[in-house]
This record gives sequence, C-alpha cells and structure tokens, in this order.
Amino acid sequence: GMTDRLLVLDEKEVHWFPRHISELDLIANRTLDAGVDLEADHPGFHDVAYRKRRAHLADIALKHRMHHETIPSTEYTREEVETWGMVWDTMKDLWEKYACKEYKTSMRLMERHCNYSRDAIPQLSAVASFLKEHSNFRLRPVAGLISSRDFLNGLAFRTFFCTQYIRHPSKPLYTPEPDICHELLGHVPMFVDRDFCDFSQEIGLASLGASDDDITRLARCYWYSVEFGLCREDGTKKAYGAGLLSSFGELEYACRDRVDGEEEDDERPEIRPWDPEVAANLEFPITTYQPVYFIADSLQDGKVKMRKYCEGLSRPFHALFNSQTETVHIDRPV
Ligand code: NLE
Ligand code: FE2
Repeated sequence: GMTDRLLVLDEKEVHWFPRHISELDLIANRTLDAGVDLEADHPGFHDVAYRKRRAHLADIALKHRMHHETIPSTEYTREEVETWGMVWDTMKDLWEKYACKEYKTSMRLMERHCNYSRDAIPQLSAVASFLKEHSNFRLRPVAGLISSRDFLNGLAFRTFFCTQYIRHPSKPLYTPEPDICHELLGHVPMFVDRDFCDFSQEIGLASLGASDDDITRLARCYWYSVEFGLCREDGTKKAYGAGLLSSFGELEYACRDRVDGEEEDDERPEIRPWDPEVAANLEFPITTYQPVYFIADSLQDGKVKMRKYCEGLSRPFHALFNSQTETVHIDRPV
C-alpha cells in the first residue's frame, strides 16, 4: 500500500511518513502478528470471555477514524473494574514514594477533572479531551502492538496510540503488554505535563522518514525514557517512565534504595546517567524487569539531551508540526 512507498527528497530515498493527522488511521491498524491474537503463553489465552472482550475492543480501535470522531465509550465489566482497582490500590502508596513530582501534580488534576479513582476505569474520550485542552496532546485507540516506526510517527503529531483492553485478572501487578492501566496510570499523567509532551514529540518528529537503523535507535531512547526513565529530585531517584508507574513490582525494584548492610548483589538493576547516545545502542528485554535504567538530572535536562541527539541524526530534511492544521511541514519539496 501507499504507506510502504518511498519518497524521494534531494535525490535520497526516505521511508513514507504521515503528513496529516488523518493519515494516522492508515498506520494505527497495522498491528504486529502478536499484537492482537494472544499467544499461547498469554495468561488470557484459555479464557474465552477474555478473548471475546479483547476482540470487541480491538474492533472499536480498528473502526475508529481519528479526524472525525470522538472515541466511543465502552462499559467496563465488574471484573475489569476490580482489576483496575487492584492496580490502583497497590500503586497508590508507591506513587507517593517513587513517582516524580510532575506525575503527582498531574494525578491530582486527573482525579479532579477526569474522575480518576479506584472505583471506575475512566473513559478514553474524557481523558483525551482533557489532554487535548490541557497540553495539546491526543489519544488514538489501537487494537494492540504496532511497529516502532508507526508508533513513533504518531508522537510527531502529539498523538499517543492507546490500548483500551485491560490486563488479565490473574496477573494484575505486571504485564509485558501495554493495557488500559498502563496507558491511563502510567502514560497519561505524564502527558498532562507540556514539557514532557514536547520531549515525546521530539522523538516522534525525528522518526519521520528515518532509516530503519535510526528507528531502532529512537525506539530504544523512547523505551529507556518515556517507558522506563528515572530522574533525580532533591538527591533521590524518582520514576517518570510509564512502564514503572503502572507496575507494582518493577517500580519498587527500580527505585528502592539499598538498605544499610545490604550486600551489592546482581539482583539489583544497574542505573546509568541518561545519555541518549548510550541508550540508543543498548538492547532491552520486553518480558522481564529491565536490567538497566537511565537517570536524568531532571526532566528538563532529559529533554535537552534528547533534542541534541535527534539533531545529530542525519536526514535530508527538517520536520515541524503545525498543531493548528495538524500537519507536518518539512523544509523540502516532496
Ligand atoms: N510492565 C508494565 C505493567 O505491568 O504495567 C507494562 C509495560 C508496557 C511496555
Ligand atoms: Fe507504554
């Protein structure tokens, strides 16, 4: 299809990329093989009702047209709300202890404006309209995992591809896949912060038409920051990465300080200073806790370093997002 085409810029071939926000519909539905169908080791694989529910929510995402429609509401079942409540209850004290200040401030806004609470899963449409107004950020439902290129291209349009299903109730405290708990409790409060949106969009803009190797590098930077990033706050380690902020076990694992007398052992993750150049070249596991985390001096500093890194990537054009027209402008004719 057209999304597989190459464009020619200054006699160099670059990968096709979306230029208008409506074109995100073309890439949002290109889920990877394991993106929608559950694999045999998934905790919900033998659960017929769970699979039916996933298929229903996938269908909503597939039919969605970003430019014209608000995200349809869905009624969550009692069991789904219980899973959400369980995640909420176990995370609550940990957020107090380990989440960065931007997260905590935003969480209070979400409670006030989007009815965030342990008792109900907020509707994506309500969250999306709050974000749009507050930080000019957008949510677009997806059926499951999509490629790094497609996912990062969405960020260029200040758009986050967001799953709507929930993790299987048998495994509430850690899941390797994104789910509504991870999106709404991990990512969304960070996307309330405008600087953090800019940080994320920076990676997205760099991904437009990037080479496959650069996509791999940018996806790793994204992973080690937006998903699993730490930052310093008054001499302590805090989390801003969504994969930490939605997982009880891993948040404690990444942020806990060594207690007096505890031996240095290999159960502890390694913590390195945030350096996109280093992160870009480091592979990561997706189904286990991370062996390495990167810590930024502040979110601001993390963003400055990310911007510098992106500016150093070679591409025959410069891309800008005009949020009025929801169009990407480039400084070369195509
Ligand atoms: N491990 C995270 C969680 O359990 O919420 C999800 C990470 C998705 C990249
Ligand atoms: Fe995520």
